[in-house]
Amino acid sequence: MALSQTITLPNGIKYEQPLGLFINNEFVKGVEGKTFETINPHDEKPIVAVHEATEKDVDIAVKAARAALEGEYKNVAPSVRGRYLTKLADLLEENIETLSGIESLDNGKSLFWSKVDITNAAGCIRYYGGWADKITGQTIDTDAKNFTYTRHEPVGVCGQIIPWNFPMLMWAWKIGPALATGNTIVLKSAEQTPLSALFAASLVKKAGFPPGVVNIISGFGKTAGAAISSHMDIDKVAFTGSTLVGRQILQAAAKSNLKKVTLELGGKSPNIVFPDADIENAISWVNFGIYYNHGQCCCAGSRVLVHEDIYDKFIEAFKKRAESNKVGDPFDKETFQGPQISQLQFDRIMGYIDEGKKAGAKVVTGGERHGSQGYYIKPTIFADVTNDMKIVQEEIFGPVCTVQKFKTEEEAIKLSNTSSYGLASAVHTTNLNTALRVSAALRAGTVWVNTYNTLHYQVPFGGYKESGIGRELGSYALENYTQIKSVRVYLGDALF
Ligand code: TXE
Repeated sequence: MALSQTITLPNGIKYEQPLGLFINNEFVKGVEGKTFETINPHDEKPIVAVHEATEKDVDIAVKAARAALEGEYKNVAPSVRGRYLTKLADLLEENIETLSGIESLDNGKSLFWSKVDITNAAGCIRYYGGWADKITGQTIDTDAKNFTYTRHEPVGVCGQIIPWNFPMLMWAWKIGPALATGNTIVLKSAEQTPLSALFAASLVKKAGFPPGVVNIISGFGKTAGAAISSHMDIDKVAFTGSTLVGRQILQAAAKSNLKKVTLELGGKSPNIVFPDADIENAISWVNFGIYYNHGQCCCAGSRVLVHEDIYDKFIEAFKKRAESNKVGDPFDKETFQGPQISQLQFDRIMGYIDEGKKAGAKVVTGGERHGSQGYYIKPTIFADVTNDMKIVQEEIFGPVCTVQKFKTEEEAIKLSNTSSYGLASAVHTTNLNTALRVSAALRAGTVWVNTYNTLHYQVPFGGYKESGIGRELGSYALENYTQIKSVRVYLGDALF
């Protein structure tokens, strides 16, 4: 099979799609000659086949990354690394029409939101470019006879495994801080969405990164992914995906070389509406909180908690709002919600919807597929739910939310914190004291006040409890990719 193919996107753009594994700045075939197809979730038809990495290819990529790390690249000045990153950000922006078209085709998100993703991916890469020459250690004055300082050194070869819900954004979140701090990378994209990562790989080379610094491979979790997490010469693994696989990665790291692990996993985030909230605003953010990206967000506000005094009024207005969301073709300008990523995810979500109906929850709106082709599901609201229902406790990862009643602030906090997850949360109120008090009490890595899903690459993001380990984004992410060396210089006389 060829290493590239000309594709014409539904937005009219014709481009050359790389199909190979990007190792040592070249696109190559996998050692075993395997390929797999990526499916368009809008029409359920294959788009193109890409080359598949297996364990041997991971090994080749790791060797390339190790050679780069220990070769000339370690003498490249941090400011030059920063310039590569800045150039990469420029190239992402220059190619925004192509990249967003690829993203909408392969992932199914609307073209508008794909553009937002590419813009934020470029912003993230540029932000970390700015950090590259600002990584500093400390001098520590212990006594007159010692001169002590710390160096923040790269961790080494970093394995990075990303999901399909934000293919380009996750790509940027992962490679930005790792490259700013001087590491080299083997990144595996998700098998459902390999295309944008490969196109962006070609920009990595154009940006000036030497061969072996960034290696991007397409492949499956059980083979290529597992080979990364258990590899003896990978120093760190960063993962975004399911909690189930997160546990497997932690185990593989423990059983192999105790590589450092950061995990960004699932969530079941509460979105609390107090009776004094600006209801129109709250409904708008609650709607965005769950239906943005078709509910395929780890931080989706999937558990809505509404004060009993405004519950009925809220449900009525929220129903209207959810029904006004335009579901359809990602390339249609009006579309807000596209298809789910795959048949598997579609079936999982529909399974949860059935489960909710059987458990006696009331379907306020939706609860069924949209249209007859593509993995489309109508925005769904469940009311009259109890806290022990599966649909209230488990991550559905689709356009489905539950709306619960609460009486007091204490009850809202208690209900919020019963989850085994702790990724995000939100409070809607016009009372500053309520906002700050509840924000402090929620056990979650992010609390939004009178807003939702407003992530920013300067702001740390990550989970409490089973939602993960470590923080991505902001200056905090740099800690994941550096290790500290203490150097003590003795200035005194011999001890004996
Ligand atoms: O995730 P997986 P799936 C959650 C969400 C969703 C569920 C399943 O609830 O319904 O996970 O989605 C790679 N070793 N999230 O099955 O399997 C895989 O190839 C190493 C939340 O798609 O976790 C892909 O690159 N890697 C989430 C990545 O892991 C393995 C985003 C994610 O796939 C592997 C996606 C293994 N054994 C799903 N098995 C978020 N936090 O945003 C799979 N992979």
